[in-house]
Amino acid sequence: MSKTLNQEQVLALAEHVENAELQAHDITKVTNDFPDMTFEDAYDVQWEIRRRKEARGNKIVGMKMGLTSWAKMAQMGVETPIYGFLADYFSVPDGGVVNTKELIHPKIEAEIAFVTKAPLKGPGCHIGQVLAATDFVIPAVEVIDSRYENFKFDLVSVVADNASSTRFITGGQMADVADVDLKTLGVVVEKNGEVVDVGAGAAVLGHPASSVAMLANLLAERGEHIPAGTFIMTGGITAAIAVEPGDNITVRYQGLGTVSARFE
Ligand code: OOG
Ligand code: MG
Repeated sequence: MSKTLNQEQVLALAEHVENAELQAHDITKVTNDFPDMTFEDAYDVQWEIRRRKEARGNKIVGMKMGLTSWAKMAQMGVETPIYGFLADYFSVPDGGVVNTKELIHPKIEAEIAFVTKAPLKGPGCHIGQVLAATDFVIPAVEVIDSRYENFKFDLVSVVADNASSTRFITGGQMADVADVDLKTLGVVVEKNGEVVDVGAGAAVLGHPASSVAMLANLLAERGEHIPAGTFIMTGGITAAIAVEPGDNITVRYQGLGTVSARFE
């Protein structure tokens, strides 16, 4: 990996992209102005956005993987998984309300989340280590909201935009990894009482735990790791579903209850 941006450009891009999030307005892709930007540059921007939030007093409450299923990769036209971070104000209670006035063009995703009980360090992190380090798994619904016009981006741009992260809802029932078959775990996505998509855990890189292993390996490239007690969303199982004010969504997880939210 290599860098093409200097520190000043990283700071300016982080401010630009974060302001679009905070003010809920769309922007053109960062690669329009910086076509040679690399992944490393893009993660520099993302980590600078994270630093800005922490400097403002926000807490980082978890991590997310994105573009880990074929449904998501095909929908967005990209085929490499990426990661992002979750800030405290992204969290919405189960059955709670998401205020779309704070968002640009939200979509929801059905995901399975892990909570770790031991640190995970790459490189070479694998599914066995992930399962051994998992405290419990729990259903999660992510609300994504690309800051880019028409929700269109390339991989470098979406990494700089914190992988479109904006809100998440977790709930239902937690489970021990030994008690659930995460590959065959079925999900049913409902919008306003109608089934809009269905899927199973294996859609996420063959097994959702491989998504956590990939996160550890990607973080290792920056000398970072997954600490014990980290909440990690493993990525949308189905394609993301657009939502509007007035919509009610419920995702049913086989044996693990439901997660719901209302959009206003
Ligand atoms: C990027 C984020 C994707 C997922 O679960 O795949 C993501 C996007 O599609 O906007 O969160
Ligand atoms: Mg997601």
